[in-house]
Formats: sequence, C-alpha cells, structure tokens
Amino acid sequence: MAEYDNNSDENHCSELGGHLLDIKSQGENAFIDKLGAFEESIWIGATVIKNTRNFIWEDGSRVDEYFENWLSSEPSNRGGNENCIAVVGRTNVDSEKWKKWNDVSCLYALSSVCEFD
Ligand SMILES: [Ca+2]
Ligand SMILES: [Ca+2]
Repeated sequence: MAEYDNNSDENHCSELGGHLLDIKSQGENAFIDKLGAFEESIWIGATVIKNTRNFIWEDGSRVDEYFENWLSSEPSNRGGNENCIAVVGRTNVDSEKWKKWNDVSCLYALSSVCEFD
C-alpha cells in the first residue's frame, strides 16, 4: 500500500471514488481484524473539529456518538497537533494495544484503508 498524509483532498481514497474507512460499530471494526497482521499504523477517516477535541468522520458524523476503540491513554493530543486518528500497527506495541486508536499528527505518511459505500 502506498502511504499518504491525512489531507482528505490528497488521500487516494477520494481519487478512487471512496473515502477513508470509518468505523461506527463493533461489526465494522471486525473489518480491521480481517486486515490481518499489519505492521505500521493505518489511517481511518476521522479528523478533529477545529478548536475542539471532538472528532468527526468524513460524512460529518461525530465519532463519539458511535463506536470508539481508543488506546487506554488516548486521545492524548500530544504536542497539541494530534488532529487525525490512526489504528495502531503491530510494530512496537504490546498485543493488547494492537489495532486500537491513537490520535496522531495528520502529517504522518501512513497507509490508508478505503471504504466504498
Ligand atoms: Ca464505515
Ligand atoms: Ca495520541
């Protein structure tokens, strides 16, 4: 998979006619399990609402009104610029942390998981 930052105008999902994966239920989260053993963290399609710490999916719905799967100490907003959400890859984390969510800088180059409605 190619890696992109989380600028929604540039990520390849929109070029392909889809959008970054949103995970609104335990059932949808099972899709993440089906991805198998990914090593590096991956983008999901949530970004922070400017001047808040509330996240929204690309369709404008609030993340905290649906399913959430944060790491225990997240979202941390470390450095004050963690405005996107990544699903944590297997590299450098204990097994119970793998595939949970972390708020991270949107400027990281990570793989994107696309969803097509
Ligand atoms: Ca979805
Ligand atoms: Ca964080």
